[in-house]
Amino acid sequence: MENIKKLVGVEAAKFVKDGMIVGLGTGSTAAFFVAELGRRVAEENLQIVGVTTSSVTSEQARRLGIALKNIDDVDAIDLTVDGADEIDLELNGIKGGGAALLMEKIVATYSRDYIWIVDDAKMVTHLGAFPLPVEVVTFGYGQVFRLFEKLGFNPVVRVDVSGEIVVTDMGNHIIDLHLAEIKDPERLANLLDQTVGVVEHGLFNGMVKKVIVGSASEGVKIIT
Ligand code: ABF
Repeated sequence: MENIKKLVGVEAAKFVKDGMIVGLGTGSTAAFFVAELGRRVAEENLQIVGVTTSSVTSEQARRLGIALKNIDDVDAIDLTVDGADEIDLELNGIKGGGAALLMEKIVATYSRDYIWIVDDAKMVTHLGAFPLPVEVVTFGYGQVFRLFEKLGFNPVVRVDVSGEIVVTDMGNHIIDLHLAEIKDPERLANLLDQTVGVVEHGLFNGMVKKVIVGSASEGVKIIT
């Protein structure tokens, strides 16, 4: 599996040219993309500026000597490459398994080009088997949780390995919705967007431009 993640990470790095402002994604697959950029910076003197989507990625990029800038200090981001948790046939996706969905969606929104890198297990017919992360402000998150219960969304407040409620880089909580199957991602996204207390959710509908899919049997496929 790691070699498939590396395969798609290296493939995505081929789209990065000198002088680019590059959005650096979060997760184990995106980490291979960032590592390949680090190799090119060190070995080929690649000249890029990175904008990161989480503190974890910032640490990795700094360790690799990749120059970083705050998102508000660049005009626009030329290309963002990130992982995903599920992608359907229309290339809508669920992200946020890594609790970084808010920064990831902001960076993706202000990017000219946007690529996901995944192994083929992430490609599904319908979204929903992966619990949908919803980022909520800490004030009143219990009320939002109870609303989700009433709506039949089977909510679970995300906790870390020690059982503590997760606090994201942006200081919010995550409620994961166990929906099994999401028949209408657009409709659900609209409902969540209008729910007071919800900061952002992990439905990335109609955002990605290309998906680089790796598999042991077929190598690398690019879907647009
Ligand atoms: C991040 O990468 C998250 O949005 C997504 O949940 C995760 C996927 O991680 P991995 O590549 O390790 O499966 O972008």
